[in-house]
Amino acid sequence: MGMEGIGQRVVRKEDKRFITGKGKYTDDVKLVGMTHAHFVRSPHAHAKVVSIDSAAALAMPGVIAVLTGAELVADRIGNLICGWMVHSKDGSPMKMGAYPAMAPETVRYVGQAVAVVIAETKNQARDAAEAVAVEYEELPAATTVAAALAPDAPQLHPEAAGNRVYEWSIGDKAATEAAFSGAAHVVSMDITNNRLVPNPMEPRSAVANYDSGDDALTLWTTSQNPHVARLVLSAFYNIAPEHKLRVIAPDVGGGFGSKIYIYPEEIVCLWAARKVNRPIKWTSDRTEAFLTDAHGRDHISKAEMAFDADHKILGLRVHTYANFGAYMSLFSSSVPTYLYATLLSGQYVIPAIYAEVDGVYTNTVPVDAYRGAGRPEATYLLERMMETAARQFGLDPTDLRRKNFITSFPYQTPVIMTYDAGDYNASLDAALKAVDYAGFPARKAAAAARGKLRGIGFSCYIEACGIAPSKAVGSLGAGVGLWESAEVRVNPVGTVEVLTGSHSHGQGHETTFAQLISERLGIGIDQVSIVHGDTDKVQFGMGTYGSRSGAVGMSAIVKAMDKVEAKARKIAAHLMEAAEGDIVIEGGEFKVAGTDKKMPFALVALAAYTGHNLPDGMEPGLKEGAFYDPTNFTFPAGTYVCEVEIDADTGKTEVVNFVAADDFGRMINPMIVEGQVHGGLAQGIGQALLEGTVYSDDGQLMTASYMDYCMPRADDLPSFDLHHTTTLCPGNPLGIKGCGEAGAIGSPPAVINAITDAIGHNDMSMPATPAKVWAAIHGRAAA
Ligand code: MCN
Repeated sequence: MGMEGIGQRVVRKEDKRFITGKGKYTDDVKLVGMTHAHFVRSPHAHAKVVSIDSAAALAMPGVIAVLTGAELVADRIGNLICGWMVHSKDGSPMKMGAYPAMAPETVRYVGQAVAVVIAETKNQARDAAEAVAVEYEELPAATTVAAALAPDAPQLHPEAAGNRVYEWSIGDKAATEAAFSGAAHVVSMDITNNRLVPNPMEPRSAVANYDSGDDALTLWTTSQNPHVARLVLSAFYNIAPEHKLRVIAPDVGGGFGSKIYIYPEEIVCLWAARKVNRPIKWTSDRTEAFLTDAHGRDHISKAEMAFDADHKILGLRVHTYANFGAYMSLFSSSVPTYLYATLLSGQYVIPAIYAEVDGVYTNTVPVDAYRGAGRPEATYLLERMMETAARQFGLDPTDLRRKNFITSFPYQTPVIMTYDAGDYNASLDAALKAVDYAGFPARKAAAAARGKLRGIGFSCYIEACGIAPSKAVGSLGAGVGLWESAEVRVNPVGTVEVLTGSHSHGQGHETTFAQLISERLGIGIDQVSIVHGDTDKVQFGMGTYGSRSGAVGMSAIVKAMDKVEAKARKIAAHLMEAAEGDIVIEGGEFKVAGTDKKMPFALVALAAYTGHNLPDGMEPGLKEGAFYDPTNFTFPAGTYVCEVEIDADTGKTEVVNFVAADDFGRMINPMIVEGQVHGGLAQGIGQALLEGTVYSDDGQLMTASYMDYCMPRADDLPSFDLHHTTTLCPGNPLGIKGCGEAGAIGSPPAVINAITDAIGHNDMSMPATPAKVWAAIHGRAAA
């Protein structure tokens, strides 16, 4: 292993660019003749668009055009699609309401675009947007699942009777009923998973340019998957044929899932750029981000768990209502179904599971994947149940978990997944040791002496990532297979360019992917560049989400690298007149085993391109590509332990210790992995303690700024205590499991379990604000 190879804590290459302000983001793109877009958005949650009068706006300085949804329809620009078909339990397909990029007739959430103003400057566009007179006829709105399912609820889409998207189920109902009828104990809970706003540091942005000479369009956009964006824009929205559309996702400042989708603004900017024949830039402000970025979570569930007399789990029954918001977004249908309910076995042997999920339209921002996407909701439900059950039985919560852990692999759950490898006792042991569980009673007593309530909470999570085997997801309704591509190009001087379909927007791929090449060729990571995010440079790729870039993206690089290495070995053997099998690669040199013959890799690369001294019949050049389709998901798992102290007078919770013991298989760069876990934990603890959207009954988002939506800050978080156990993933050549979402998936139940332990009863929901905690302690309703 070299100094910069696999397993080394190499400092991130890309950070020099980012922390010196040299990153190149979409909003940094400046084109000659650039114009600016500002959207006219609905102030109503549900209304008919009666008329739009643009005359006053068109007369304002700098205004070039005002375009409306009706014109979009006239130009036959397609409605937004949901790319994953889910069927109800009666076999009927999910009910998709039409989602135009700008609403021509009806608006269904506050913030939905009805028109766009294009002007010479950003401020001129913004001012003129205020002068566009839109007449609305207000309709009654339903912003909660309960309101949308009420008998007198307004119907959002004619296609979806009763505002129901689908009524889906998974698992064996009869077997689960039988498990419950034979149970010695049944534990039931009502569990809510609060709606969140993703809040990446860089807001969404799009720059569209039309080249009338070539009749071609270019889109710079804040995307996690530019190739899929190009495919969808071209195949479904009638924007341009694929070869006439280039999509570039340059540096992207975070996404957390919210930048997977194609949003209305990208469609409109491309369409409008051709219409006005000028480049157009749109950059969201923070309020627009709250009002238009896809939100996350928002589940209401009833869960019941059946146990035998020995406290072994017999069955799990779940009914979940998922709030989809006003429209289906690109992957939204899969989040509360295949990404959620297939993880309901957790780390436990649960012989029978039956879960039903009702998807519901409401007059709120569309909901889609947010870091973890379905898996945090499953983990929260199960881990709250396990802790509650243990308390109900008078058992130690870790003993109840151990009693029910899966210990033999591969393990087929009753909800589709086959877990390939894991050791759940090992991570629980590591976490208990780190937290000094035996010393907790003394810490609790010491806290009590200081007037504080101290509690400890556990979460033993598992997640499925490395998304995903193409055939499996295809058979479950995904419109695309989720393989990945890579090309390894060795330059004549021996430096390497890796073209990948993955997209880094904070995960450090420029470093970890280069570490893989360094490991294989013994060259430094500064001799390697990672090329991504441009459909003209990389032929195709499926992008980054579902913690897949390590397990799937890097596996594609391994495949391409295998081919490069095989060819390079042949060349080296030929040049050194040795047998191919005797060539050893070490420290950037090709050596002949058992001799002092050697040559640097750079000379082998040069020979590949000079071409005059190659083995007979070999093509010149050293460049190979590969596609990699995983055979299974990867299953990271671990134990999180949270300790809190609560001030009973104010209800304020302080997270005083947080231990995470994760199993991510082989780690390419432990420092980057730790950074990923830190970020995920901050988001999970934020969900548990601080974050949550609030809608008024008439559909106004009351939490549409940082004055009202509380993000975690450094002083809300402890120094995390991270540990690792390792079972290699048998399904990919590197043995790695994804790490990008685990922190956000495992942490919320650990925090709430700690709070409920401290206050001595179970009645707590997220976010556990000081007002709620104070009310729970003092037996009063929260304000
Ligand atoms: N890695 C490693 N060893 C492992 C696993 C991963 O060294 N065993 C490295 C990888 O090489 C990569 C990083 O860790 O550099 C994350 O890898 P992976 O878990 O494969 O996740 P992805 O790269 O596919 O990133 C997606 C994931 C998701 S789904 C969300 S959401 C998320 C996240 O990553 N959004 C992020 N982390 C984020 N981090 C930042 N800064 N910004 C976001 O928007």
